[in-house]
This record gives sequence, structure tokens and C-alpha cells, in this order.
Amino acid sequence: MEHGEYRPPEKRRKRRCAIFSVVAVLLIIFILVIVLALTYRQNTEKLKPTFIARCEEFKGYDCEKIWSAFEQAYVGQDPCNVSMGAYDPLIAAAPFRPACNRMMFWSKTKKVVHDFTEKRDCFLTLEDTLLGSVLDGLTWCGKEGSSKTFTTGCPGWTDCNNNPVRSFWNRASAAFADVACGDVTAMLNGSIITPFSPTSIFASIEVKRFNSTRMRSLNVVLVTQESTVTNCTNASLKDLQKELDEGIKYNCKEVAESQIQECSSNPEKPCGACW
Ligand code: N1C
Repeated sequence: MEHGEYRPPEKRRKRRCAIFSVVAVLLIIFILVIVLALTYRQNTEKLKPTFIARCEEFKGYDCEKIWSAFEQAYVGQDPCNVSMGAYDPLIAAAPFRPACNRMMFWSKTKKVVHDFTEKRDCFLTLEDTLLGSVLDGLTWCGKEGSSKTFTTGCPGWTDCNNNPVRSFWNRASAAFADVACGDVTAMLNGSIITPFSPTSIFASIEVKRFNSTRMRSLNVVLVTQESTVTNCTNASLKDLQKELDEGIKYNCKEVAESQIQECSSNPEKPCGACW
């Protein structure tokens, strides 16, 4: 009577326990695989929807075409070997238009500048343009042998010079500075010893591209706080003056951050009276 073979209850319990453990382990592995697959997909597919959604805020552009021009710069490339030039087709797909007398550059003052430009419509920063706004705050890279975009595991700003994010900001800043015209403003940080730092994009790229045939003046707004350590006589600002083309007039004004904030929240005050 093979089928009805007798098993003691102890053995049966053990057998059930073993089956249960195997099912539980399989279930856990299954859930883990699903979770990993989903996070992986999110990582690789998160950038495009953000890019396209931000791009569509600007009317009259073919955002899919701009995305393709963007992607070709880094997809399938070693993420430490993406040059500024790789973004030339992207800049050509969404070129910067000059906004004479309204262009605003900055260094180490990102927050105060954008608190101001968000509330008051007087100045235009790179982040207010299509390319600056679609990529602001994002990280991306490719991998050799892959056609995907990654948003994690990418080299950091200082890991290697030719990383896709750094090269993008270098290239976009160069193109933005190329069209600077009329009276140009730059907000620099008066709370640091070197407001015009040679390693910044402002010093190493933008100022070098300012051209006196288009630009009349550079007006530095040195943002100060109570703990301010710098004023307009600062040594690094002397270097800035030396860097400028002969024909570009230079001005510098120390302005308290509180005054800029007050101006941001006071829409009646004309922009010209903010400092
Ligand atoms: O290196 P920085 O400043 O001098 O660069 C600022 C300068 C501005 O005038 C902009 O036109 O260069 C342009 N620019 C951006 O618009 C920008 N948006 C976001 C440069 N960098 C930009 N970022 C990020 O800020 C970028 O990823 C990098 O990490 C910082 C550079 O800021 P910084 O050192 O204060």
C-alpha cells in the first residue's frame, strides 16, 4: 500500500515547514527582483519626462528634437570623457537669443539671484532660458556600450573634468555669454574671500567671452550680509577688471542681501531702483 504510506505527524510538520520556507524565499526573491527592476527603470527613464515637461513650458520648440540633440552628447560615451563640444548640436537646436541690458550672470549667489529673478521680471539668467531651465538641478550620464541615460552612479562635479553635467554648464554658459549685450549685470558673493574665483564658470568661461563690440558695461552687484568679508576693493575683483575687454566699462556696487530681498517682494519698485 504505497500511496497510503504512514508518516508520523512530526515528519509531516517538518515537510510542511520546509515547503513553506522554500515558497517564502522564492516570494522574497521575486519581490526583490520586481523592486530592483522598477527602481532601475525609474532611474533611467526619469530624466526624459522632466526634460520634456520643462521644455514644453516654452512655446514654439520641438522638444523631442531638442531631447535627441541633448542625448547624442553623452549616450554610449565614457562619462568622464564628454567634451563641451559634444553639446554643440544641442546649442544649435535651441540657440540663446540676446536680451540686451537684462542679462544676469552670477557666481556663488545662485539662491539670492533666483529668489530675485523668480519674483521680478527684470533680468534674464541662464536658468530662465530653455536649455538652462530644462537641466537645472539635474544629473545625467551615459555608459559605454549602453544606449540608456543614467541619473545615478554618474561622476560628481569634481570626480573628472569632462563629465556630462560639467561640460553642459560650461558649454551653455559660453553660449549665453557669447550673446551678452548692452549693460550686463553679475551678482557676486561678498561673504567669501574670493568672489571672482578663477575656477568658477563665471571667471573661467563667461567673462572671457564678453565682447566689447556688443557689451557696453559690466555691473557687479556684490551681495553683502552682516558677516560680510569683502567689498568692491577686493583683490579678485581687480583681476576681473583686468580680464575685461578695454571697451567694456566696469562698475561695482555693494548691496545688502536684505535690500535685494526687499526689492524682490516689492513689485511696485522699478527694477532699476533695486541697487
Ligand atoms: O561656477 P559658477 O558658479 O561661477 O557658475 C555660474 C555662472 C552663471 O553666471 C551662469 O550663467 O555659470 C552659469 N551657470 C548656470 O547657469 C548654472 N545653473 C546651475 C553655471 N552653473 C550652473 N548651475 C550649477 O551651479 C552647476 O551644476 C554648478 O554646480 C554650479 C555652479 O555654481 P557656482 O560655482 O556658484
